[in-house]
Amino acid sequence: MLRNTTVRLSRPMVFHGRLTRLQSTFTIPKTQKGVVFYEHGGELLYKDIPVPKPKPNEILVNVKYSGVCHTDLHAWKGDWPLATKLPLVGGHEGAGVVVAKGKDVKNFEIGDYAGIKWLNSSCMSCEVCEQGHESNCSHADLSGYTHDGTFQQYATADAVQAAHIPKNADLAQVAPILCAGVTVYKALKTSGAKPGQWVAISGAAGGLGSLAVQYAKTMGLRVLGIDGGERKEQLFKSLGGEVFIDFTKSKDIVSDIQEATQGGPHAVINVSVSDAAISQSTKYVRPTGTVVLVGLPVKAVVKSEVFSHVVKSINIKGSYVGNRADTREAIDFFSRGLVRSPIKIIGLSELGKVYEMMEAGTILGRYVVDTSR
Ligand code: 8ID
Ligand code: ZN
Ligand code: ZN
Repeated sequence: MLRNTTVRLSRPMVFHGRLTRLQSTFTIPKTQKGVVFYEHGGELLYKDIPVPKPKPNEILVNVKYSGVCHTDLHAWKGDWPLATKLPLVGGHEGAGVVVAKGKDVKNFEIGDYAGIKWLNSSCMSCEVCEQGHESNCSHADLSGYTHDGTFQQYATADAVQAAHIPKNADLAQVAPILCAGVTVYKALKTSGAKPGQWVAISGAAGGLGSLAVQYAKTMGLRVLGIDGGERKEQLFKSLGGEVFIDFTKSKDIVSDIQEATQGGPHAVINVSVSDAAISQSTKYVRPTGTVVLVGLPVKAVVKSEVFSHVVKSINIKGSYVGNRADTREAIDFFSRGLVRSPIKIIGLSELGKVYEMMEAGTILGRYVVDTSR
């Protein structure tokens, strides 16, 4: 049984020029439900765990919904050459309500909507942070990886990096924007593709892909999607995609894509979890075009044939989530109704089922977990 303690949080605030006192009452339990694992690939335990206490620079967010990103599956499996904390609560697409905050937090009030994203905090003082590339900081603390994430009802986040979510937002819908949305929006900017040009989204009907199609379209690009199966094609078309290439059916994917785009897409956003698909994109990209690497299959190496790489003068660029401005902009596209999240909602206790479907490649769009069940 949960033992609840009622905490009265009061803060002075200036209201219509007068100093008044606004009282917010939130019941913050001592324990909560969360999904924890103790070793990579080990059991995903849905159990009672302590509610974390925010540090002076942190907010405590009552996470209502969290998207499930393929990165969470990589973290659980231990796919990458970067250690996680263990035991770990995964998750980094959390949307909820600020219920407490540390004494140094100036940019959030109790009751505000907040988003927890992959970059929980960075040092803010190194050269890359100084230049606004804080996700590339070597001291980055990562939600659901090195810092317990959003697969729990209450999670802490550095207030500087936490995202502001408008009060009227649907928290389940906005959750995937916090990683998938920001990441693909940034990747599209990184590609340098201009309105009217072709962009190929490889992995177009997954979590990142289904948002990439929409951001690309609203940025004025022509969208070709690559994924496998009729259900994926239907989703792609329903999101406004123009040409779909089914990698399970195409006999010559390179020439099919080049033909459909009159010489190859000007940019490719690789969000599949397939190193073969990533290497293929260096072949079909248009001369002088840009291949953007986003998906992170285990031990993947991108192979680009040097002669054509030089003669076509193609670019290969990595793109890693986005900074605070990218986050604000990506949320703004969502708030204005220009992109929507194709989501299915499931209880947090059923997280393991989502990983199974993800591993099998059968997910359409994004699964979002409801932390209350
Ligand atoms: O900042 C970053 N770079 C970043 C941020 C967030 C996520 C990177 N990622 C990484 C994840 O860690 C993961 O490796 O992007 C990858 C995709 O994440 P996701 O969109 O959350 O995964 P998903 O929902 O499983 O979608 C993957 C899609 O790829 C398709 C699948 O059918 C699925 O729809 N796909 C596969 I697997 N093989 C394909 C192929 N050969 C393919 N599509 C086309 N060709
Ligand atoms: Zn993610
Ligand atoms: Zn830094």
